[in-house]
Amino acid sequence: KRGKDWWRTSTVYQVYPKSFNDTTGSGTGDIKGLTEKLDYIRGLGIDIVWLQPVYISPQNDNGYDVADYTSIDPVYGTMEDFDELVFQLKRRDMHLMIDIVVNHSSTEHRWFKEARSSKDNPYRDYYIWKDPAEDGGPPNNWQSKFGGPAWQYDEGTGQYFLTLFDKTQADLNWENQKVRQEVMDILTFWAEKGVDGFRMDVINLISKDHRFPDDDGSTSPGDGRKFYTDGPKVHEYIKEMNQKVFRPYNLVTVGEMSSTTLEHCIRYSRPEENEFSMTFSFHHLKVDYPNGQKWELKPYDFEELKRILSYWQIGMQEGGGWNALFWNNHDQPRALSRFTDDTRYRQESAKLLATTLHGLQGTPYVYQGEEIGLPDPKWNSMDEFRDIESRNMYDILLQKGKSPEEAEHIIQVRSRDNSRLPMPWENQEQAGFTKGTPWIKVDERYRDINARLAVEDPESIYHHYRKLIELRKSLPVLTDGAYIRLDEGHPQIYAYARRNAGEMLVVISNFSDQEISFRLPESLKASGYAFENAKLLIGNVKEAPRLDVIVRLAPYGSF
Ligand code: TEU
Repeated sequence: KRGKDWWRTSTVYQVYPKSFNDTTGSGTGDIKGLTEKLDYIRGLGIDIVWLQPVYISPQNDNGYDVADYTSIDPVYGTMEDFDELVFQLKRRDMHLMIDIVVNHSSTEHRWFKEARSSKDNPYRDYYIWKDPAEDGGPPNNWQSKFGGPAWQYDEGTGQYFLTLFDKTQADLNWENQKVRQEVMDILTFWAEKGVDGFRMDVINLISKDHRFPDDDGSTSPGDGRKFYTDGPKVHEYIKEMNQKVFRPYNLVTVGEMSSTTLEHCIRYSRPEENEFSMTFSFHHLKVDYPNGQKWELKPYDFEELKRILSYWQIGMQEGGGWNALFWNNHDQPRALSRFTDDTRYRQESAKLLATTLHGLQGTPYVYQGEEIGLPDPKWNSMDEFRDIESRNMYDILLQKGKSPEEAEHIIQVRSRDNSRLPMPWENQEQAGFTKGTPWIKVDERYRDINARLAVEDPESIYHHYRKLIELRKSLPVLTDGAYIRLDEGHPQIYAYARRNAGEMLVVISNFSDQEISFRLPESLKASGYAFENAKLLIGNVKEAPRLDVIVRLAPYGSF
């Protein structure tokens, strides 16, 4: 393994296997399909691949409903395929991070089948069961993150069980030491298989307030999350995993933190705390949620976006934490469509988002398709959607009185399926993703947006990412430079500097379709590295062109 904290100069490529590359004609991507494309990923300079769940699962939540934690679902291939993937990654000096989903299991898991069979079954306390309330309804008023109540009634034993997500995703009871031991065994199994790291799904939800009180709605959103988010024992549980598995195997780990705080993320990711290497937080991806409501629409608040990014940069630096940097993932619509112009200025916008993110402190994540500038698809009807959350929310929006057209429009803008269409490889049938019928439609723009064109065009978004990823390896100020915001609330410009003893990097991004002249604050006699649009000016401080006080930025231009 590499030196301590080697991952601070790495970039992670996130693979949603279901939509990456299908080698069997099943219409679903598979592990062999990923192995086949490792040189494409390596070509970016990536050294960590995050593979999302490929375990046995009924696929109600595309694998985040795990029915056997130490298996490979046949639709994705075999354990031998997995071993070959590990081997082929190591040959390329690449590392594998796999997804661990242990806040909940599928109700198809044998543990749950045992638990639901009787109240005194030894597995009963692997999950969270409660008697009905006085009125026979759910034990409290907590709401599922996918809509509806967070409790499901089990006829067989006359009790409810907790499901913070889909009704087929039963929350595990981490108070039960046997559950924690099962998790240690699962982590050890995969560490022994040679994986180099874990991404831990909604890991800050595992410690619940076991009084299970009603949420009185006194604080937004009033859905009960304050009784299980960053809960009383969460740091204790994470330290146990670190001490028993992460440290002994020298693993790189990232915690997905749902609705968390800066203070907790500092504790989750400060090396001295011995918890995670880094954390995902989502506040910057809620600046287009009116009053934090995901299922209402408003144009995004640019100043709020810059404020939050700056708050987390400065806060985590001062606190000694470490950010996972991302615009995109499988749960979010494409940032290219959400924050910039994915049509008239698609290339410029994709490069702008890449430069803006990769100049920050943290470990950047590239979600499949982001590196070739994939936009949100054009949707034609509700039956094109597959995501359980989107389908649930459509019905809920109608119940709330939205017209079918309004509800469908909201789903089209917000659906997680926006980022789950198959990866376009070629200008050919089904974009070269499958020889069969894809599980979800292929975006018809594959003719001019596909991986082959991207690799062949030296001016492509793909090669812009490659340069940024390489720069992170060769420019220490990207890793340790202090973050200084420069744009002073400019309506279209986001500008910041990174500075250490010897170097300074200035990143200026024009989030508008206007040509903008921007004056760097006099205080900053900027001398250092400037990203001149897609070309990167690299020299030493003496040779680098002094940024004159006025810089001119093209529409969606950045440097
Ligand atoms: O995501 C949890 C999460 O934060 C989002 O799903 C978000 O809560 C949801 O979109 C409501 O806004 C993780 C996985 O990334 C996601 O794919 C799974 O569906 C979820 O956990 C349950 O495992």
